[in-house]
Amino acid sequence: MRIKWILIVLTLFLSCSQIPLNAHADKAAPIKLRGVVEGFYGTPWTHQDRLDMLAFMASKGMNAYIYAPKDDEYHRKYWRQPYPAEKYGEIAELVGKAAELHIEFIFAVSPGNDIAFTGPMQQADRVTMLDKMEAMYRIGIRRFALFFDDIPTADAKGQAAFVNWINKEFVHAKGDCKPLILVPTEYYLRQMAPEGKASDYTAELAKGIDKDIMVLYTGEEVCPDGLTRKTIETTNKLYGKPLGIWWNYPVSDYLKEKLALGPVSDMDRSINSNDIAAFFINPMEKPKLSQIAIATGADYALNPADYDEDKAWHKAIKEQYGPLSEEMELFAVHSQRMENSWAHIGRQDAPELRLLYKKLWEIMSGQDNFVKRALLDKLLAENRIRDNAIHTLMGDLPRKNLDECRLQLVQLQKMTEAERYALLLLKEKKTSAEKDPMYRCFKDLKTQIEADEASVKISEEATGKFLRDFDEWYLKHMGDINKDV
Ligand code: LOG
Repeated sequence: MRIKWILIVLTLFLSCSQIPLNAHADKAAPIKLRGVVEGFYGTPWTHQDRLDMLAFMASKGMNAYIYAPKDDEYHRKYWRQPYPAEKYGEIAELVGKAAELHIEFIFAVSPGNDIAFTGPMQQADRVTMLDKMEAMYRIGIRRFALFFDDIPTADAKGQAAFVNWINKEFVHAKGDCKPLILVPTEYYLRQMAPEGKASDYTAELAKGIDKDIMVLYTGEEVCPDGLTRKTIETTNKLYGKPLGIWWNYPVSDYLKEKLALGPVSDMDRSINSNDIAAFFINPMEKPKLSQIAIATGADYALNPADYDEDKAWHKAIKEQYGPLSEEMELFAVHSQRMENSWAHIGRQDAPELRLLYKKLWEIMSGQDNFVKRALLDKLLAENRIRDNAIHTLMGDLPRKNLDECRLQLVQLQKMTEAERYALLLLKEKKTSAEKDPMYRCFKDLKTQIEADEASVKISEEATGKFLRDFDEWYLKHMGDINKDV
């Protein structure tokens, strides 16, 4: 009798665990559409990548995927052309797989570079778009998106008339399509409402488009340092309804040398169903390594109130890397922050290590050799653990994951080696900088690392900064170090 019950419970558990999380997560979630927008520049994912991603997304409670690879020529550059049979067949297979997994497959077109809103081509372009969507409707797609981001002209009137026409002649006419999604030409708050007031373009578009169209935006900036309630409320007011979020992390098309391996971070946790209509993550060209951030974004979107970015990050790595998770964390922590002149997103790289470096420089000029030695030993121990972790990852990571991060692993390995020389030089007495072979090893590595930085970046402001600081410090204090430590 007891065995029978155990078997029943076990069967129930196993069958439940086969149902994708998204199938029963929907009702409670304050953000109704949660997913991935394949919307980056660069090599689009392969068919197999997408099949794998859909399964992964379902396991994380996501329920929507937008097909919008910028460099799929049929999506943007030659949007007027129909998909060739082979690609069309692949999309049909993806749609089927998504349906099985309770994921909405959303088909997007970016016609904005050369579409005609007036003149002799106007009607032809409208009909071309209908045909393009009709073909996708035929294979089961029931939600569509029109993207006008990154185009030369922001024509609110033209865009509004066009999307409303498509909405009427296609989306409404079909009767069984979900509301259309739109990415405007102004898609981040600072541009939509400079100095707090809607720009002419945004005011006109907001007034002109049908009320049932869902608009996406990327937050305060294209790649903003988090998402605040104030941003959400201000942006929603511009359109008079909750907008959807297009979150530009872990996308790395603007900083291809670096991997975004941190969590979705600094997010407002007081979200309710009147705040965000959808949450879409724009990933990296590298599908496997994107899954760390995607998993955390899925946790956020499913339950913003309980989101803890650090916990979500540890959990994602544990689930995805199992026995290699400690090693993967030691690597990934050095590659979280995505920063250039206009992008500032993601957690700082290796924040704990940065504190130790900072402390080291503070005490290096002091007299307490015991404290110096203790800290240097601590850093050397950390250095050894990291070096071992990199070796293990290089040997044991699954092939595809390794291919996506080999360059950065090699670079971190070199930086770790240079750091070891630096720490040993700080610890041991040496005669002169010129003669010191250890310093020369450090210097050679540092030169190599800097030369590689054009094609590979990692830990720029953590271990990278330590190496720069050390070089400067060592040359300045060479005399002292011989007597001090
Ligand atoms: C593009 C996006 C690109 C991302 C990051 C949006 C709405 N559009 O600045 O395709 O992957 O930035 O480079 C974008 O974000 N434009």
